[in-house]
Amino acid sequence: MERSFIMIKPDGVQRGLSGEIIKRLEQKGFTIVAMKMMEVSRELAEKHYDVHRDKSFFNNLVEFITSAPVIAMVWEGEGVVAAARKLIGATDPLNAEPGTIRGDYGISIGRNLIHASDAVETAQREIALWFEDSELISWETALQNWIYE
Ligand code: D4T
Repeated sequence: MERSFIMIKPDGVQRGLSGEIIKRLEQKGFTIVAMKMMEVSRELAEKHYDVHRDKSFFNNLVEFITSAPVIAMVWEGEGVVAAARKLIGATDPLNAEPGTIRGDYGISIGRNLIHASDAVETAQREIALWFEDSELISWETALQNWIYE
């Protein structure tokens, strides 16, 4: 079953949107495989955003992610990587469709509330970066046959 790394960023936590964000993913039918609230080290933030190392916003991004606690999660389900990106909406909240998390709750690109892996391979790399294998719980919801055909 496919997995995605999804993180509620410091602004999502501070604004009390964690429950709303988790609810949307849960109600879609996806399941939580791992979840932890944590303070992110500079080293981890830089590794996570390594692809953006040369961008002008890299330093601000790392400063922001390390500025206050985040909620790091692994979610599971068929097509969860692409579906989570749709639920979350475009990177710039002002361009994100209403009904998406960023479209409903955000304004600034540097305060876009949530991260989700952008591809299955990225998800594998990010899950390994943020979690030990022993932190991932394999389980099957009793609703399996009501969610999947
Ligand atoms: P993340 O990775 O946080 O889920 O966001 P996206 O996948 O939607 O977007 P991204 O990788 O292009 O950007 C990563 C992160 O950088 C912030 N950012 C981005 C920023 O502050 N200024 C910018 O101009 C861009 C492009 C927001 C998300």
